[in-house]
Parts: sequence; C-alpha cells; structure tokens
Amino acid sequence: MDRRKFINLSGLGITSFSIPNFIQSTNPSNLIQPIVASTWDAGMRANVAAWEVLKNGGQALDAVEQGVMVTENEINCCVGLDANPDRDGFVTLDASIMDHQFNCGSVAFLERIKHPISVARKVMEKSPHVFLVGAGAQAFALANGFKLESGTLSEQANKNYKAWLKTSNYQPVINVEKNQSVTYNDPAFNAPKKLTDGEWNHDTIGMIAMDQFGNLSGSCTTSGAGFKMRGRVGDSPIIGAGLYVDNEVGAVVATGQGEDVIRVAGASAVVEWMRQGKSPELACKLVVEKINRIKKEKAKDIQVCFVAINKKGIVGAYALQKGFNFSVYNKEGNTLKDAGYLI
Ligand code: SD4
Repeated sequence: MDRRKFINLSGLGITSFSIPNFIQSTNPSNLIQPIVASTWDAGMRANVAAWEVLKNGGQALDAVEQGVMVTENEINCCVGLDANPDRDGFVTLDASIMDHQFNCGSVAFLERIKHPISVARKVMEKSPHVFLVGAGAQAFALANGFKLESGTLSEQANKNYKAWLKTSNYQPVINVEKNQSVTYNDPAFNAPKKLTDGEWNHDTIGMIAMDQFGNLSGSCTTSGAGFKMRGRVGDSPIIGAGLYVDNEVGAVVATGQGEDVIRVAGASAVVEWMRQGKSPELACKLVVEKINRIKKEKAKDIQVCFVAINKKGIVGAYALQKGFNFSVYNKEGNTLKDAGYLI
C-alpha cells in the first residue's frame, strides 16, 4: 500500500485494518511462492537446476539461464552442440532470454559455442544490442570468454545426418513425445532419458519462471529444425515469437514449428490474451487456434506448443497436436504434465 492511500484510509478511521495489511505486504515470510515451467520432459532435469536458484531466494533470470544450461550440456541431446546439424552438416544454435524489466538478448545461427543462452544473456547485459547472429555472435562470444568448441558432430547426430543424406529430403518432423504425466517429489530428480532414433524429434527447451519477489523471466535455446537450410533461424531467438515476458502480465515460451510461431508473433500474442484476463491455458489455446485457422489443412503436418505463466503463478500450456508435455516445479515437487491439444 502506498503512503498516500494509507493516510487516506487512516482518515476514514480504518487504520486498524490497514496496519496489519501493510505489515503483511512487507513481511519476508509473505513472499511469493516461486515456480518454474519448461517445455518437454527434458524440462524435468532443467527444472531441478532452476529450482535450486529459486528455492534459495534467487532471481528468476538466473533460474531460467541455469535451468536450460543443463539441457545445453546434456550428452547426446537434441538441444545444444550434440544436436542434429543443418543440411550442410553444421550445428547452428539459437537462444533468447528476457527479464522482468523488458531487458532481452538473443543469438542466432551461432556455431561452436556450448552455451548460447549465456551468450544471449551477455548480449543483453554487455552490448548495446538485443540480437547478434552468425559470425558476429560467435566473435562476441569469444571476446566475452566463451570457448570455441570443435564443431564435430556427436555420434548420434552423425548417425542421423548420414541417414538423412540418403534422401536429403527436408521435411519438418512433427514434434511429439510419448504422453506420460508423472510427479516426482524427489527434488533431486535427475533421471536422464536415453534418446533413441525415433524419439529424437524435438530440438528446444524453453523455460519461464517466477521468483519469490513475483518477478518473471524466460529463456529459450534450440538447435532449430534438424537438416534445415543453412542460415535458417526459427522462433526461439525472436523476442515476441519464441519468448516474451511482460512482468505486469505473464511470460510465455514456444516450441514446435518456428515459422508458424513467428507469423503470429506467438509468445507476445499469448501474453496479450492474458492481459485481457484469459487464463494461461486458454491464452495459449487461442493462439494455437489462430495458427490452425491460418494453416488450414496443412495444420495436421505441424506442431506448435506454448507454455505460459501469469502473475498469480498459474501455469498453463496448449499444443496444436497431441503429444506435447511440459514440466512444472514448485514447492509441491517436479511434475510432468500433458498439454491439452486441438487436433
Ligand atoms: C524452431 N521452435 O527452431 C524451434 C524448434 C523446436 O522442438 O521447438 N523444436 O523452429
């Protein structure tokens, strides 16, 4: 309560009601319950690192960076340097990060750097820009202490690439995961999932979080679409498409067919529905429905998914197709949930 309102209320003789409220709002024991949500089941492992930051009173921005770094680090993973290459055989990475004050940073078409999310944060904090790409992004990373990695494909990516070269037919794969809702109350949950050829069909982790101060942040990191054209960039590093945070309203992250998320400014559109009072899940659904309308009969060939959080700390998600799951960690534990879907 601000001072003027307090004085006005005391003039109305209701100070006895106002004082406890005032005390309550400044009482540290009354801080907001933190929460983190992320895309797919890889989010279960990423959430553990994010929760470590949040439960110790850390900031959402640190949580969403450290959380997705876990996925970027995973061996034989479809996110980060171990992921599928573009059609010329090079892994190119995109990432973005945004805090509660509209600060944001992105990198795209970044090669041979292990943690694109941390480069994106450096762009946000140490450059006058928002978005760096390609050789310039790599030079910026090297100038800021990042190491140039070898550029050799991982064993699994090499196998996948060789198989793809047999036809060299670029066809986006619909991103789905086996549906499986489960709650892990063990805060140390860290069961790595062994990926098999058939399951390696999404390439992104997005994460949104609210810290104990009620501040929101988000991050997104991806290898993009496997076997994409060289230079192709998806939605993940595009602020407003793959990620958006408005601390007055909520935070949203996307995964799936980036081209179709970009054309509706997806994450920003979900935030705007929440601003109009829609729940996070309904806000995601309304944007998925718009994509479905635009794509018409081609909608069945793609997947798009959103995860959103509002200022009350409520998380919701929605996907175009069956098979999208998302991970949520709060004081009750780490839970993998199936998202609702349209078709
Ligand atoms: C992209 N949205 O580059 C990403 C891909 C993705 O799971 O989410 N894959 O279009």
